[in-house]
Amino acid sequence: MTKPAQSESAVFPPSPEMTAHAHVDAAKYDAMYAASVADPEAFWGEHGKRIDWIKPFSQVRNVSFQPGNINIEWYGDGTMNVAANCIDRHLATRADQTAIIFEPDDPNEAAEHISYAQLHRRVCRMANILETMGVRKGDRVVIYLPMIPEAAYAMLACARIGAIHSIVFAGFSPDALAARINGCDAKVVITADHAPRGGRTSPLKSNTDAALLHCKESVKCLVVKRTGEQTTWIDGRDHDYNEMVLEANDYSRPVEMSAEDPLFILYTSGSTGQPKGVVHTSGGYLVYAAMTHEITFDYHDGDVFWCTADVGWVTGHSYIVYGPLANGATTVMFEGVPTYPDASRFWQVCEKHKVTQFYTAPTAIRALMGQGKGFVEKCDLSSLRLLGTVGEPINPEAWTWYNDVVGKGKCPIVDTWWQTETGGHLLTPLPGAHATKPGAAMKPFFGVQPVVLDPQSGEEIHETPTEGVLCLKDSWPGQMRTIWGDHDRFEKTYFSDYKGYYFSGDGCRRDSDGDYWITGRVDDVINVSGHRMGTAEVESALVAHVAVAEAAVVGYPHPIKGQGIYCYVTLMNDQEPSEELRKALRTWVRTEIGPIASPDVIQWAPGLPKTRSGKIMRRILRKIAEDDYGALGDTSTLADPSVVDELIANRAKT
Ligand code: 6R9
Repeated sequence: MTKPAQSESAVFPPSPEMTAHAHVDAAKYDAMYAASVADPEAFWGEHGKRIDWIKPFSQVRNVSFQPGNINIEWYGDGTMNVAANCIDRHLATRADQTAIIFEPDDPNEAAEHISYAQLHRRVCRMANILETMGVRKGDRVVIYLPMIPEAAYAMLACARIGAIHSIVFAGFSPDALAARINGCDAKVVITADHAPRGGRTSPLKSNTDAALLHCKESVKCLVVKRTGEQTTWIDGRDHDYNEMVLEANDYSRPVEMSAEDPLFILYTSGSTGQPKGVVHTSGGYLVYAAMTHEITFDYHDGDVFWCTADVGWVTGHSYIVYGPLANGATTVMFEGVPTYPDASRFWQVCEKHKVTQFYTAPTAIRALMGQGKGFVEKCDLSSLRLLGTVGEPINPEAWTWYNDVVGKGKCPIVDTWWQTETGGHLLTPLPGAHATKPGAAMKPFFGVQPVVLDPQSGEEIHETPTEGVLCLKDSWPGQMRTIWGDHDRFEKTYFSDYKGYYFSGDGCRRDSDGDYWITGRVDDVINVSGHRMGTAEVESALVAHVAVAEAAVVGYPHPIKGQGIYCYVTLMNDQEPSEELRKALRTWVRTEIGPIASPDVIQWAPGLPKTRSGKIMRRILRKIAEDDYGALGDTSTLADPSVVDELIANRAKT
């Protein structure tokens, strides 16, 4: 039974086939969820056994959300190795099974099937290369690679020897890369000559060269050959992976790690200018990534799972590499983009590799929807059993297109809400247990206790339906542990606005059935094509330009990207606004941060609306960018209310 998706009352119950096949049906969900919150120790003690431990844990959790004493530990006295869990333990039963299917950017280049046995050898070799370069347990390694198998080898090689990786998305600029290398004091950066994407290539090695000019001289560089195009070379600093791999030993012993030893750092945007180094540790993260991968996506042996994210984002960490491989799954790694060579690429890859679960972002769905359904219909998508989305709220129109055109009304859509900080899914429907609603993230995963707080009083709202800020009442094993080098900032960012809770930064609504709908960020973070961006980061890039005196950046609704970047720029007195300068500022931001931060709109603002104490009133700027002047609210506290009229009169077209 399907009801029209346009109304919020549209409800799509799970199909009987899905319910019969799934790991978890409605009755099992209810029982397991109740158990998970009634006795988290017992529940997670049991599920902690889904990975192999060298020394089994005796303590399940040690958690405090109390201000002044924020502490999160899971399986703290257990020891294990993440790479051994993702590879070695599968060798007895799955040595010849494909672990990774690599689909290159160019569809004419052959796809590669990497078995678990091959993965083992390649990861061991990479681990030995890193050791030769001086990397030891606890050292940091920055990975700046395209979506090629070597990115997964590098992650797992670090995990094998106990090094902490920090992946920097290959779309980031040299400056952003340098900040991340310095931020964690990395010993080695792993890059490639060039990164092919969408038929073009970007010069990763020369970006790395530029970044390393701002880093300690001791930082070494390991270069993977991808396109074979020439790059500059500094002897002693640069190391040739393709040469070293020929000599490298095929075996490396996995290092015994404590469950709470860091596995990776991943920088993400917050509401202040400086991105935060989110720290995830080993045991709890892996348990949680593996369990959510298996249950949310209803993964079974023989399935082919494809998450289209980049490994530079947390989604790629948890659902291309760690979750699937911990489960002995077959995971697809795609180097390209959805629209190259044309808008049927995703669907051709699904057909070619007989993908069973497909997981992507709403922005990609909206872009492909705009190209028409012909691109989908020419492909055989009969292998698909489940669809997923992540990264931003999905509008009902895109949801309906995904459901009808891609899923043919037969594939449940799991709309998974989570964050870099959460390690894995927190809210999502489970395909065999729950109905879905277009645009709703629906239900908490096991052990997850969402609460809706009144943003003013900070009190929990128990009534339903309701709306407020989304917090979590208790920990789950995949939760981030700290911000690299700044535990105070960790406490301040996530645990101080609402005492005793983890504050997600998102707003949400709970409907009359008790289901959750994410309404978007309540802080100064915007979501552009599913990428998180702090408006403050774009502002500080803009004001770093000589022509700019002041800048304020807000998001506005964008039909494909979800949100676009709207910049109000006040120029220095001696500067004249011009199209040329607008272009120069755009290029400037792209170089300072990366193409994903490219401003969509730059409006010249001779003045910005400020309170008498000098605070920019972003609420007003957001309304102008949204073209919604009716709701400007009270402007009487502004130092100079006339700037608002001027900004409205000169509002840029969006
Ligand atoms: C996994 C990931 C996190 C922010 C999050 C929220 C938004 C993610 C969503 C969603 C609505 C969903 N978000 N999933 N909003 N529905 N299913 O995206 O991590 O890059 O850290 O972004 O993305 O605003 O707070 P990250």
